[in-house]
Amino acid sequence: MRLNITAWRRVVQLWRLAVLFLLSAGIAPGPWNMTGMAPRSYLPIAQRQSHQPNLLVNGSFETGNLNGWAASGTTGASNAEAHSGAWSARIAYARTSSAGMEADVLTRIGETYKFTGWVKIASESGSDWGGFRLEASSWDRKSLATSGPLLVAAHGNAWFKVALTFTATSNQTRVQIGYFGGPGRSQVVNVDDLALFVKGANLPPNVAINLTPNAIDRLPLTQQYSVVGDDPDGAIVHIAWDFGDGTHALSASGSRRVAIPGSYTATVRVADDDGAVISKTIAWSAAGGGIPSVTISTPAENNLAVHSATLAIGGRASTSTTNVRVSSDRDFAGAASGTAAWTAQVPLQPGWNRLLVQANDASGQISTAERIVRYIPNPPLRVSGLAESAPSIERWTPLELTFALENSAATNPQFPFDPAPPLGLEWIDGISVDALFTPDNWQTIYRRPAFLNQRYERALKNDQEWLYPSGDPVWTVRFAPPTVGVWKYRIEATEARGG
Ligand SMILES: [Ca+2]
Ligand SMILES: [Ca+2]
Repeated sequence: MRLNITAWRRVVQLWRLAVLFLLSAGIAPGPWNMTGMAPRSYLPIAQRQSHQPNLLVNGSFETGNLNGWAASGTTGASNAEAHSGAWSARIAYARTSSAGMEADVLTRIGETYKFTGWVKIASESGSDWGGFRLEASSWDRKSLATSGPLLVAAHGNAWFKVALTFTATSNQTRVQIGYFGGPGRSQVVNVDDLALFVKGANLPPNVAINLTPNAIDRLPLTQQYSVVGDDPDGAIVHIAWDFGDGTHALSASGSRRVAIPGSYTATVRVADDDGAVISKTIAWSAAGGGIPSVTISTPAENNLAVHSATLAIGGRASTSTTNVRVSSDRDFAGAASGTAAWTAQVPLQPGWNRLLVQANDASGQISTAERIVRYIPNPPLRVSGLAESAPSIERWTPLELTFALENSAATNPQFPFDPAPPLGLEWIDGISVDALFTPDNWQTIYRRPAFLNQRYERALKNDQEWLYPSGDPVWTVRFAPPTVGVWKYRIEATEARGG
């Protein structure tokens, strides 16, 4: 027997992929949230502006009673809720014949009036036609204006303002407030700051707008927005926010997610029930800082060939970083030591190792950096542990050789060596291992490929055969000699070992 091992060496230029991925996580524009969402806008408590004299004698109920009103059902003054002051009127309709309050005011035929009031639906259950409503009707019981049914589905449970406009057709006009509908629904509703006055030239809404925070120094962040104010002679019926960063809202207030750095101007358009629209703007900005950054200083470049099975890797991360992790595509993951200056020891597998470094901050934002190194064991490639299945065999009987290959630099020993791998797949490098057999001192050569043979143990479980890998894969060659005699063989291994 003669054994000759040829370890083919190929010096290749290190290809420099210059791969450095800096991925910023979580900066895609997200949907903004609306909290306390209602299809129609409602506003926080605001001071009423002075306007025409109120023809209703007790519209704020601060007397603690319903003087000036005719009440029916479970209706009374309440200090459980108030839009302003301490008192409001509370109307509870629970499937009884009626619940409400009304008042008659002296009006001039042909004059246009406004009837405004704040409403808060404290509770509601069941369903039926109609609902709570505000209405103005003439002395002969013809409706002049009505709010229509006011339900939780459209108005929620917060205070909102209703404004009606009507032209009087009789010397007295009756305003009615209460439940008007079928008995299948129950509602408890508070009303406050009711006013009836002669309509003058329309006054526009008077509002202030807020964005908090408006100088954002880290992303993403939740920003609160609000419109605070009132229409002094009516009600605000539409609000449209254009935040300037491509997002919008139709509610007076809420919160939204800010994700894109920049300097912006938010515009709010507020419309009242008479069609006046005002526009307000507010500047805000979001700085892109805050997302952690990470760099790798050691090794300084990609595609480095190293000859040690352990690589020291290290670098720096921004101060907001709370931890740095290092992983490889070759079965390693672990935490680095330190953050602002971090280091880690990474065990390498032969061949190409892609190392991923992740830095994340307390809010889960992640940046990454990557290095690719190639581990080429320093000692030359060698065969060890060679074993033959038998010292002597009969013709046509397979001989099986098993052996180990030490110090291989192949990344994927299950693939054959390719001297010209496809562009981009250079790092999927393999190793070709053949056994050459000769019966006549290398005049005639039989070449047989070796393969990595994974052995299995068989087990019977529930009448089914299971195979379990047994040990590491073993290089194996099988050859059945076609002639009798004394044979020689040698093993050749070819791989790329880089430069
Ligand atoms: Ca009040
Ligand atoms: Ca107005």
